[in-house]
Amino acid sequence: PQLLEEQERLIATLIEAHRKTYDASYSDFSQFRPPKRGDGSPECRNATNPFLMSLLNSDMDELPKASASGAEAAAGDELSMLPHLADLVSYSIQKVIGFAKMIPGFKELCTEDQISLLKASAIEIIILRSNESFTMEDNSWTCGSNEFKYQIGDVMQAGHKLELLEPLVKFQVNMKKLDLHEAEHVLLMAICLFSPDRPGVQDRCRVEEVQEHLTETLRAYIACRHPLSCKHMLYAKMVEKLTELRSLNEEHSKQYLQISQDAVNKEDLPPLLLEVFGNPTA
Ligand code: 0VO
Repeated sequence: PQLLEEQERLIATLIEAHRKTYDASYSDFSQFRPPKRGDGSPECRNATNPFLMSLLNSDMDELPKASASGAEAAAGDELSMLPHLADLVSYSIQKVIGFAKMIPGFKELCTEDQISLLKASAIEIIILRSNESFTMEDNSWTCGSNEFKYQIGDVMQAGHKLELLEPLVKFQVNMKKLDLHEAEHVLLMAICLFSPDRPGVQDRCRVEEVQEHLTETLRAYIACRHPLSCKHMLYAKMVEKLTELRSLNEEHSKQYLQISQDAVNKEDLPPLLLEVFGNPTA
C-alpha cells in the first residue's frame, strides 16, 4: 500500500494538532501547585512509626499526645505530590481535548459521544503523550529541571501503588524502544481516542469508521516510510500497546478512586479531574 494524498494531509493535520497542544519546553509546569517531595529526613523515612520515633528520640517514656506527634505530619506527607500531579494531569486533559478537537471527524460526533470518548481515553492518551518526556536514562519523566523530574517514588507520594507503576514504567520503556516516528505517535493517540467500544458511545459505527481510516493510514505509513529493518511487526506491536493501555487504565481507575477517597483536602483534586475520572463525593 502507498500513502494517498489524503492520508498525507491527515498525518500533517495530526502532527500540527499535537505540536499546538504539547509544549516540549514544559514552561507551564511552574504554574501548577508546587511538587512536595518527602525530604528524606529520618522523620520522613520513619513516618509510619511516629510514636516509636519520638520515644526513641527523647527522654520521655510517655506517648506524646496524638495531635502533638508526627502522625498528622506523616499522614499529610503521604499525598504530598498529589496537588502537583493532579494539576499536571488536569492540564494534560485540557491539552488532550484541544488535540481531539483538531482530529478530522471528532467535532462531527455529538457532544455526548465526544465526552464518552474523552472520559474513557484521557488517561491512556496522557500515558502515551508522556512518553515524550520519559527517559530510559533513569526511568523518569523529565520535564525540565529536577523539580519537574518525576520518578516512581514521586508518583507513589501522590498515592499510586506499584501494581500500576511497575507495568506503567515497563510500558514507557517498551514504547521508547519502539522508537516511533512523530506520525506514528500521533496516529496511535488518535486511534486510541476513536475506540468504538468505550462505555456510553452511541454512534459506534461513525467512531469505528474514523478509527479504521486512522489505522489504514498507520499501516500505509509504516509500509512505505518506516525503514525495512525495523518495520517488522511494528503495526502489531502498536496494536498490542492499545491493549496494555486498557489494563493500565483499569488499574489507574481503581487507584484513583482510592486516592480520591483518601484525600483529606478535597481541593487537591481540580474540578476537571473530578469530572473526567469521577467524584466519589458527588
Ligand atoms: C503528562 C506526565 C504526564 C499517573 C498515572 C507524567 C497519574 C498521576 C496522578 C502518572 C504517572 C493522578 C492522581 C505529561 C507529561 C508527563 C510530559 O510528557 C504531558 O501531558 O505524569 C505521570 C502521571 C506517572 C507520570 C491523576 O492519577 C488523576 C494522583 C498514569
